[in-house]
Amino acid sequence: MKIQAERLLGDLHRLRDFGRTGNGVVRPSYSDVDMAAREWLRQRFTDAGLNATVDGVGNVFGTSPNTGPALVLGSHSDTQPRGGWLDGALGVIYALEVARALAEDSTTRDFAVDVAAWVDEEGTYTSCLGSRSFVDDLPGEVLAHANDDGETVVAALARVGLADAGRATMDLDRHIGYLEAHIEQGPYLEEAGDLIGVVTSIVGIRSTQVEFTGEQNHAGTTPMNRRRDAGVAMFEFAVRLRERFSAIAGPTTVWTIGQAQLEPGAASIIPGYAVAQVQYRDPDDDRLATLETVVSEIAAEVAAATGVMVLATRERDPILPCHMDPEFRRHFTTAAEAKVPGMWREMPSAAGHDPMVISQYLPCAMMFIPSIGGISHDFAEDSNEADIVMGCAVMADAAASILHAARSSTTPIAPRANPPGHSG
Ligand code: HGY
Ligand code: MN
Ligand code: MN
Repeated sequence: MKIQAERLLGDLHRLRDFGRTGNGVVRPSYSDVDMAAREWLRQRFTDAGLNATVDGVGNVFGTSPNTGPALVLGSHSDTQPRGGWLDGALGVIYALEVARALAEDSTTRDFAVDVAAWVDEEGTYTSCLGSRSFVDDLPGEVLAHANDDGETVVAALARVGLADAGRATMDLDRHIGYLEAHIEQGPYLEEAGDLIGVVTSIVGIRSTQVEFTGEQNHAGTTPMNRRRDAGVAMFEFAVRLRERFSAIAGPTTVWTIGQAQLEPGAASIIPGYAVAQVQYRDPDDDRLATLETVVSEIAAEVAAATGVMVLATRERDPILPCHMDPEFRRHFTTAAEAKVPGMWREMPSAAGHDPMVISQYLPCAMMFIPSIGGISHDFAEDSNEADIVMGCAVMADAAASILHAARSSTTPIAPRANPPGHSG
């Protein structure tokens, strides 16, 4: 396949402009810059010959005029609160460029590539919102989830004028799979000198909210033995968490307390309340279940040790580990070997991505390009332009190869399950 490097890079840099902040991007879901970016993407998808809409949850979805079998290619176009310019954006513009490249080649111009820019993979309101809508697995209560300002998804959709728009949903009679390219967001490809990562599986993720309720009081006059300091309890919890998790962690277990708050948050007031979000990830769901139990055990221990009330509750439904489709992976490894012989590897993803949702219903595959310094979820996130271009060329070859095989095979690729809202 022949991709156009200048067009690819030009669109990536244009998308970066929406919310650009220094080297990074601030483009949270449903913000003005996010909606402006979605309208620009809708126009670019239309220019590429796709029938494009911004749908009822904010996904930008471009449907090829060609009949199926069709692949959906895409990623998310929203960012973390202080995000990098490539996290999500790379996969969206790759998908657009692959759709254009296949349409411009006489051997693939009849192939069907639908293109998606999902909303809220990053969880400003609730993670993987867009892909959950696409597979029709978005219970009403999820729309009541709110951002840090307290605005619910329902209110945001009304504010941006999408409340009554139809939603783009998966069509099991058309869609045979979903492909997503992404930056690695870690150090392994760069350190090994590899240029392509073909993803084998995506970790499971669990999050626990831990609340500490003590007694607010004067930081000077309250005798130490009469204090119920919520801050002391939270910090004690954090130390014990590190000790206990380190003892049972697997080779790729990771965890962090990425959000924590003391209230009322004044230097001369003993905090009466504190709250921490503990997030932990592992490819093994049984180990995640054990870690979740340990969080509750530590909560009880800290309560007994400090006299502070400690409550551990699930912050969201567990995200199960998921596996990428072996057949699709073979198309990616073949395309990578052809383009960058010996400079690719198969690897798990320690970051979450929309295939965590979609792979429950459709075969999925993901590929990575190297992240400079392994940095992501930071303004410093970046990749070499040559790697960006090479990655897109590999994705175009893999997508063409999968569609070629699907069109010539007699056995249809079976969907994974009958998703809610779809008849069997
Ligand atoms: O957090 C994640 O793994 C993803 O980048 N949202
Ligand atoms: Mn991210
Ligand atoms: Mn991402």
